[in-house]
Amino acid sequence: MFVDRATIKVQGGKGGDGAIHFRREKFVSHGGPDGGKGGDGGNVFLRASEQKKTLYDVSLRPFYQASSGENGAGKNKSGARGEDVVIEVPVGTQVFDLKTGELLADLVYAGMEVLVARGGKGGRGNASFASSLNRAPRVAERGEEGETREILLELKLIADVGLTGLPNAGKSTLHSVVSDAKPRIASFPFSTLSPTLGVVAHREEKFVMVDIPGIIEGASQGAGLGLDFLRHVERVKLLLCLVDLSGDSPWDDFSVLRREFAQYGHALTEKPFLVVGTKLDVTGAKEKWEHFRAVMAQNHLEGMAISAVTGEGVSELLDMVLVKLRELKEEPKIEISAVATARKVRERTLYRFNSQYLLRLIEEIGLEQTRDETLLNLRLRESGFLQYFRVIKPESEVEIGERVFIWDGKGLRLKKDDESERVNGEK
Ligand SMILES: Nc1nc2c(ncn2[C@@H]2O[C@H](COP(=O)(O)OP(=O)(O)OP(=O)(O)O)[C@@H](O)[C@H]2O)c(=O)[nH]1
Ligand SMILES: [Mg+2]
Repeated sequence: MFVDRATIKVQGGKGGDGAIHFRREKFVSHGGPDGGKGGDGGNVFLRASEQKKTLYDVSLRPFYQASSGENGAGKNKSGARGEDVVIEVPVGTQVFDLKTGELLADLVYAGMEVLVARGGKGGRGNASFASSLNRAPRVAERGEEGETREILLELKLIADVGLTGLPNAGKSTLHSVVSDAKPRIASFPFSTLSPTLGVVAHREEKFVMVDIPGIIEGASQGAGLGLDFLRHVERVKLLLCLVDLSGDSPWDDFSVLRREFAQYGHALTEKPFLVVGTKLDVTGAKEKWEHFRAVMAQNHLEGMAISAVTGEGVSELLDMVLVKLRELKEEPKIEISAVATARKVRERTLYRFNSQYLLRLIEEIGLEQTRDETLLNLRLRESGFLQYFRVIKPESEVEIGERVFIWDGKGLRLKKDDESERVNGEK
């Protein structure tokens, strides 16, 4: 079952209590305090995983809690840390704070993790409270409660190209012909009920394509399957608007589609698109395309006609898509509205990246000198990897292997030792 929205509650584990304990040894009558520290509570992370296609199983469980830290003990023994909980979600999952509506994170890359509920800090044991005035303190701290949060998860698939059109336009057929996806194809409307990703390999290049359910007139008012699925083409670079050339009036169909896009909003009408006339093999389709093309020219629209059945025009369409994608590859100029400059931040969002590529890159560069940071960022930009960081709020911490960086909105820099320790945040 495809579920692209889920609300869950997450809670970090409670910190272990500090111990009150005194040394007891033979021949020592009044041993000093040796109560150890409680372990920190476990954290709750979300991790983007390619294996996950839907939020269905996440949505089945309303509450996720990491385990508590162990209490401290005598002989200055610290309690063990609570274990983390890692919830796997599909790549493209956005995380919102349910209460405030704030976008907390956007997991755009497989292996990207974000901390959503911090475990409570373990309490100090009485050994830490000993002083010259009080050599036998009978106090210890309790462990803090873990952070609790209600979060809304919303999946917005990530693909380069999105297939849109009215039901039966031939979206899934095209998808099945050009990509590795095996979608359901049928002669009745709404044969596709959920978005499907597929990888297209063409002329030594690859891109990701997403097929979504058909859209009908009035979808914005809830007709058919509604417009909810358009969320999954919000992030594509290029839309393909498929129009059935075997239909009575392809131009009307196209207009319906564009109108529904406008109703949906989210700047969908501003997204680059190509018009694709489909079913060119059907009798009369060629004439309709001639007419359609004339109207397109008046409206300065670009497009192609194809037959997914005979293959006519398909390769040329993919060529056209590649050209477009290359044009669009130019890095979007992102204005960082407010790069946080404060060096002391009460609480930073913590991300972790499980990426062999990044680990290798860091190892290779070494990061011994300041200029290595510049090199790292240069390499990230060249490889296109930097785009995955662009969704991260400036001043967040990014952990890659053993290294901790600060994402400053433009690049990564190593976190310095004197930068504020993470403090347990809002309760
Ligand atoms: N003759 C011909 N028929 C086609 C072509 N492409 C698709 N069809 C037929 O059109 C019908 C609809 O195809 P689909 O690919 O399922 O259409 P869709 O746009 O995915 O439809 P929904 O998922 O319901 O929105 C099927 O019966 C296909 O066999 C084509 O190039 N030529
Ligand atoms: Mg379909």
